[in-house]
Amino acid sequence: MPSHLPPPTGAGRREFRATLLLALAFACVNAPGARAGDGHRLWLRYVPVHGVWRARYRRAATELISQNGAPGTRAAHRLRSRAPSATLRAAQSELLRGLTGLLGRPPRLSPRVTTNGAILIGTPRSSALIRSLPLDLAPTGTQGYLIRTLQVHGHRTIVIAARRDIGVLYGAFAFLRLIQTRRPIEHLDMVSRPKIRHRVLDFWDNLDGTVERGYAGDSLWKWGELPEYLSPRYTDFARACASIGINGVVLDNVNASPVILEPLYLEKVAALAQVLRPYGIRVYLSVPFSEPIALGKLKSADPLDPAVQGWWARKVSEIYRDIPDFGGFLMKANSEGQPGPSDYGRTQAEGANLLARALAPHHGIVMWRTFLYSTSPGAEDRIRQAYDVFKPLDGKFQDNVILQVKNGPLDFQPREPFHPLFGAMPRTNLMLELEITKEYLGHQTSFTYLGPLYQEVLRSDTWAAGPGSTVARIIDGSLYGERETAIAGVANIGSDRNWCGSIFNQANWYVFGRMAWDPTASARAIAQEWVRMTFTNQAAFVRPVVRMMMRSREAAVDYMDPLGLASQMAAGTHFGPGPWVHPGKGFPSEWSSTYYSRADAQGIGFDRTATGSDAVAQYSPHVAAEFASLAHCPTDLLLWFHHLPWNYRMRSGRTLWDSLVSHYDRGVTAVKRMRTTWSRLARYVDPQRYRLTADFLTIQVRDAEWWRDASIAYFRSISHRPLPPGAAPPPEPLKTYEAFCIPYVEGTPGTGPACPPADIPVPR
Ligand code: GCW
Repeated sequence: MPSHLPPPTGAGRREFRATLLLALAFACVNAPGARAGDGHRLWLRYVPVHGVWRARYRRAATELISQNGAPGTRAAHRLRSRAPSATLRAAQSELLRGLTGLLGRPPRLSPRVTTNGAILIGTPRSSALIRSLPLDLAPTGTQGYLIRTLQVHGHRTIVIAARRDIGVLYGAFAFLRLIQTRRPIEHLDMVSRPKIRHRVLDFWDNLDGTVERGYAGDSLWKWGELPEYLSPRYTDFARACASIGINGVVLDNVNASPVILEPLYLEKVAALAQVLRPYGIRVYLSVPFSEPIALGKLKSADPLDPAVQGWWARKVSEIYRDIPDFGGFLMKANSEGQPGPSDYGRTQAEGANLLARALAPHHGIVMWRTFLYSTSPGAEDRIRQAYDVFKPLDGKFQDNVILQVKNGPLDFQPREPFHPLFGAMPRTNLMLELEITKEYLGHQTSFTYLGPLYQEVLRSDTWAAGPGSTVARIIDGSLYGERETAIAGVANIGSDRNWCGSIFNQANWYVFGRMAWDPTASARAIAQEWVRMTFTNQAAFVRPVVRMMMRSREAAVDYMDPLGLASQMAAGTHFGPGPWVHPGKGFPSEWSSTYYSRADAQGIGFDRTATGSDAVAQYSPHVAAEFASLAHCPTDLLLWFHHLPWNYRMRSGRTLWDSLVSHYDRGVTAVKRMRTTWSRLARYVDPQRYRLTADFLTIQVRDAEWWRDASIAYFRSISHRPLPPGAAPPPEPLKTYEAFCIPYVEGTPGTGPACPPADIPVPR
């Protein structure tokens, strides 16, 4: 209110007071941290449990005994409890926060078990009480936990125990999850340990605060404020990660800046590491291979040059001085313009081993990416190249190198077959790289749950050592014996209040963590869990929403890249359709859509059988035979492996052309159905999250129609075939779709207003 106005009088004053109260109430509800529906609390909302469940849970969880329950008490003294670690303090505070929220009252903190309904947490080291119990903690490994109902001092007690503190924190979250998802907790007997050792989020965040392929605002890391100011967001981020078992974070983009290893930045990295450490999260860095030149002022970065080796050894020791649990490096070398060992005529193994030797004395690891391809004219089928480079190097990598392999041989497409390197390198550590950020799947606005995609790749059978040689068993080390195991997801987390750009994108962060813990877990079960924790346990909401989630990825495949097509997106932004994108000056064929669709007047698809690029031969004979055979190739990968005439008869009896058109339409119909389903669920969701999701679904319907119409318009112009009966013709001529261009897209650094003049009608 401007200060020069006279103070209100009489009725005016009452109105003023009412407005003030309203404004205050509004301000409270909207204060950061107080907004119920802004999505900030993710799946850790801890909203009150009502009804019969509340009474049951309250009975089972009345007091909390952690090793630091009551410092200074006689009992604590007698137990000789050591000062609690930050990790155990985090476990206790999460249980306090969670139980208080869920049960409407805090559990009593007690130094010993005094009543039925106690919760006892700790490790044999932290708690003499836990040491005294007949618990076999061996099956929990070094990171797992056990949750068991036992009689302790004559009282029914829930024991959350582990061998290491981090296991207790994971156990605390697992216990809260039981209540959040309304499971009985009276008679618990659970043991859980992660199947994969390193469960890592890769941030493609640039040091200037932008995020490559990030659609949730700016970078989470505020480099300008570090190391002095540590935003509380970092701790909330760490809590969320720990709640699903993520234990590593690569802070910077794989297209790395040499600046990251400067002392100024290492100090910032150390500050972040300190915040993340109590939550069991190690930091890793992406670095350019040419770092010794850029930073060390050496003449070369040749991995066999002793001066280069010495430089890395010194740099790595410097890092460990300040960050004793530093995780290691992630490297993108000789890929998309990045420097690498080939610049010196050395192999990828020689490059990786250079860093591995520097890190080994400190127990650090190298995650070395296999994502490389040549864009020189006449290069072989792009999807063959990584295999051809890396397969011959099997067994040549140091033990602390893990090759980071994308799920498919191309680049995070809506659907790809599994990468043929899985199963092809039995003497090398292989990890899986998934994309959580939806670079090729509609960015922040599309409702696309990635659980089914992750599940599909993890369950793919490579047949490398006979049937059952799934990708999951290769990366969890069970197929070829225990060794370094890891999995990475390219993060979708940014500065947005809701972290991920949309509420449903949070589910992709969640499912990544849960599958990293257990790669055999089911996408559907995880979706159910997430919906219950994020929204409500009411079946009338959970059932339809889980159905939407499970259908959503296939819907996107249908309207973008059906039947095994790939990379039909707009160039650069990877948003919206661009099936007409063809090679040009400075634009290699490997980045164009026509290279992948190979559509011509006769037919469509990429022949990767023996008559074509023979990429099928990179798979084990059983899988290769399946993909190569028209009778056995999965329909959803048909055009990935085969070039077929437009009038090819599909198993359904329809022609390929008719089937293609119907897939686009099916995708649009599915998204419309999702929108309708959601519109009936408003009463179960707070208005803010309801609205955001509803409006995004409206955007998605528009985008799906745009994809369908543009794709059909383009392929019809190539196939010259009539639309099947019942199919609606695209409302605009092809040239309208071709000319339409979005000038700026978040997450695509370097794009600008490169669009043609605005007198072209917008196909929307
Ligand atoms: O998918 C492509 C992306 C690039 C990315 C690259 C990679 C970080 O379009 O933005 O660069 O893959 O994975 O290295």
